[in-house]
Amino acid sequence: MDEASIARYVREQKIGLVGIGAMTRMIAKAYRMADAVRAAGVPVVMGGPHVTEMPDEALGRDGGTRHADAVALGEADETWPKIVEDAVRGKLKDVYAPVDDFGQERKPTLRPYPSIPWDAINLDQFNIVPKAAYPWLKNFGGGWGTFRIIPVESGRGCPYGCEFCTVTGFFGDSIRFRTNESVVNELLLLKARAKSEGGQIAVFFIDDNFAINVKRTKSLLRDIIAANAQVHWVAQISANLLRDEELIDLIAAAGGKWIFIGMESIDPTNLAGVNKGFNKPGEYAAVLERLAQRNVYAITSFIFGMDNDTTGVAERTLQQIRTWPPGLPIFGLLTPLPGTPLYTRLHDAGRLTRPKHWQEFIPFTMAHTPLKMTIPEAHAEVLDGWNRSYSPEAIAHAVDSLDHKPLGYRINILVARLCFRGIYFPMMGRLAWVKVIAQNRKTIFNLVKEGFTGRRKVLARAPVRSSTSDSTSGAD
Ligand code: B12
Ligand code: SF4
Repeated sequence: MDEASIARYVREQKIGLVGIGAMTRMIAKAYRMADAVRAAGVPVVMGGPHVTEMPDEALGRDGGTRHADAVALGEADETWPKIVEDAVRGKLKDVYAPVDDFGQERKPTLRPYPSIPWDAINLDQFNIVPKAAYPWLKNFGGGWGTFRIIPVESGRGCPYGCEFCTVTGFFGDSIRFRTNESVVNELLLLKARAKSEGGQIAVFFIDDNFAINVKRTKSLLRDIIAANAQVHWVAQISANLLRDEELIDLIAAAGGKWIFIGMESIDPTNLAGVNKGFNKPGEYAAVLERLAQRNVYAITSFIFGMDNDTTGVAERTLQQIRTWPPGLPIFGLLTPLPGTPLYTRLHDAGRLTRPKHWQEFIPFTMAHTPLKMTIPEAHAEVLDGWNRSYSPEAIAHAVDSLDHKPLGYRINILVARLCFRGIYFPMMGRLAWVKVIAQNRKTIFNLVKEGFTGRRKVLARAPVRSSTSDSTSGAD
């Protein structure tokens, strides 16, 4: 919705209170929507990581426009009912903080946890296959015309305190978990839904570090297996926690298909510089092999523009990636988010070029000067990383490198590659999709043909592990 349509909607539906949550990168839009809602005479409460760090900005106390009638700081599980009560009485306070009667910060427990009616909720909102791609993807069979990724939370918090990350400051280093039983019950509801409706459903465990307490994670995975509650799922786990073979066996047996790993850099100096020295680039390959042996693949996330990065960092990173089992590499730029130690460090060093970068969000654009390259050079590196990792040749190579695996795995990696880019480049419209499908037609055709005939294309190609430094069509 744009501003005019949201204003019309709240009036027509006679909505009495609007709550808006936003990350830093979408806060400018959130403020515009809030302004439109307030102009329509409806009060707005804002929450989430950005306004928690910058409440004065949302409330107009920094000299700017006021966008919110009230701000909920931190985790609002327990403050939200109070906010609604006050709104009903027409007595909203400016700020709601999650504190006890003595003013001490209180972190909500996740036991008990509200039960989510997954048997009734409309799941269309979680479908990541754009309508434009439906006619092609449905031909794959296996329900690939829709791919709904359902967020499920099993715990909160990560104590590692990486310098650029909001999580440790926001959720605190107090780690909390739901009961295994409540998580398993959610999975059972989703599994039944997938069975009755068809289409692909996967769960995204949104915990910041799903295995932060390995003992508890193993116990949850064992309970999922015992209850036969396996659905395909994705989770975020740091590489150091994936040394444990038993954990990986359980991940695979419990339905784990993709693990998001914040690798950030292949350079230990960079990692030490952002307080992430617990990541050991020397063990990345072994971790990914260990996962791939159990048919679990990785979303490997990298940050460019770090203090020790120089030009060519994309190519150096891709050279490493090409030696690993196929996965989904993603690339971003080091971003000083408000409230993080990184923001303070760069601010104090006078290195912020756009101190309030969120007021004018520009995708893949730095807000500070890197130490060993220029801002345009850093921008070029991140685009190079994306372009070469998702070129038709790279996608074909990733699919072909799994030619010893069943068709399902290769379809999975193809669809994931085609759709995943859409999360980061959501501007992909119908025309862009037609282009992507046309560029990848050979790979798609081969898989569809194999699906119908059962005959596999015999591949004549270089060994997967060979690393090529071919510049434009490099495969990862
Ligand atoms: C899931 C997730 C995603 C998913 C979202 C998919 C989905 N359908 O949910 C995906 C993978 C797409 C994603 C992408 C990105 N993400 Co993200 N993501 C998360 C994650 C892991 C979970 C969010 C969540 O649901 N949390 C659980 C709920 C309970 O917490 P919550 O949302 O904070 O809500 C609580 C409070 O904030 C508050 N609250 C929130 N909203 C509101 C509203 C009102 C009215 C009220 C009263 C209260 C309130 O109350 C809630 C209950 O306590 C968080 C980390 C985290 N643990 O939160 C990062 C996080 C939100 N992501 C982050 C980032 C940076 C990104 C990316 C920009 C990464 C990148 N470099 O590309 C991209 C942006 C993509 C885009 N297109 O915009 C940062 C945001 C930091 C910031 N200051 O903005 C976080 C915090 C992670 C981090 N390491 O710092 N992300
Ligand atoms: S390990 Fe991940 S979630 Fe934890 S502090 Fe570091 S970046 Fe944040």
